[in-house]
Amino acid sequence: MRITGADVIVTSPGRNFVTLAITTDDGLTGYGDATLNGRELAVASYLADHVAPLLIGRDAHRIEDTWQYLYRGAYWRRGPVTMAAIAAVDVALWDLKAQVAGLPLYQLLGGASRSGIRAYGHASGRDLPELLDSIRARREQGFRSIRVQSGVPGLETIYGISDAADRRSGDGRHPQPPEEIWDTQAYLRHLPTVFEAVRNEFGPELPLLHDVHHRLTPIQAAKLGKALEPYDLFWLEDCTPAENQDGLRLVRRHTTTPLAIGEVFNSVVDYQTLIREQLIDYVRSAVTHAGGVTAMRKLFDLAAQYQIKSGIHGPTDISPVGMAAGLHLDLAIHNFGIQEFMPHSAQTYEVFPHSYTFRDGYLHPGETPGLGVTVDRAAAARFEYRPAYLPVNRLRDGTVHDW
Ligand code: GCO
Ligand code: MG
Repeated sequence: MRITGADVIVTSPGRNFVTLAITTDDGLTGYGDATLNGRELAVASYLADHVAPLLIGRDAHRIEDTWQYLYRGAYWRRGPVTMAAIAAVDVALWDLKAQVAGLPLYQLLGGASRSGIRAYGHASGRDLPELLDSIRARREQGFRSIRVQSGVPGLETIYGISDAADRRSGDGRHPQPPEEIWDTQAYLRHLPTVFEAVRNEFGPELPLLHDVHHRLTPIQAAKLGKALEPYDLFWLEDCTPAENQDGLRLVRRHTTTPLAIGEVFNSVVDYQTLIREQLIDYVRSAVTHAGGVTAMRKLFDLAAQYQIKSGIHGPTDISPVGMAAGLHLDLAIHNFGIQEFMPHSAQTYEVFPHSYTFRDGYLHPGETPGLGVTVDRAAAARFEYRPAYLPVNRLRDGTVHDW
């Protein structure tokens, strides 16, 4: 099976997505997600200008070899742009191989290790009543595990809270990065009171998660983890910027709140200290950003030796193609933990017809051979790319802050 084409599809059905379509002389098409939120066109160019010309004529079955060829062959290693491009090729090749086999991808990864994939959804509110309503709404949609994000008194907008910033700008696509003001002390004082109220309302059993979004120093993160222990979180995510892997030793010494890290990582190397020293409990990479199915399997296998589980990143900036790739892995690996899942818009689903389903809190990739996601090229062409930026955080004195 020879590769005859590698097209980059850029589309914006409500938000921007970059998809690689690899075609073969057998007449098959495999898809891979290459979406890097806010920096999409860099990956589109990397693929179209530097990767696609190398793919034509290659044997589409040689997935590992192609991965190594693109990773080692470029000389310049790792980085979000490179690894998203490699991921797109890798996932498209897995899609093709599974289509040829006539099997859903998870069968090629060892078959199902469970009957469904436990998913968590996002709830948020600018204040407590809005947050409690949001949790109720998610539960009605079938979610059995909930990520809880709350506004903080005195802070006008916080990324991820009730999309307050989105309401300001219309559809949430910002032509320039919006700026938000952050106050760590106000957040640290407020957040434990939110979890206390949520536990009082919903009882001890509902699995609750929280995303700190890299905003704390290690000692602040340690303090928060400790303060949240009475509320028994499923995980505390990105409690401190984890490129300082050593910083997690300090957090770990102080708290038993489980820790999840890795959505901004793009290779297993980024996790070496975190995994070997068991400083985290869940690895958060997205298939789309960390080199595809081939690389993610190696990450999960390393993590498994240390009883660390998966928690694949699944916000709506991962396309349905990237989501499906994650679901096949989730179903197959032994050390599955939980999957993040925020349903896409109707427009996005129109562009990406898919076989995966969400029922009663559980996802399933479906039984369609391959990934089970295609691209409706005519629908994709109707939604033109529009530059869209993520926000930037500043402290009250104007200093740029982690977010
Ligand atoms: C999450 C994330 C996302 C990211 C987003 C950036 O846990 O879902 O933190 O909301 O901020 O993917 O593009
Ligand atoms: Mg996150």
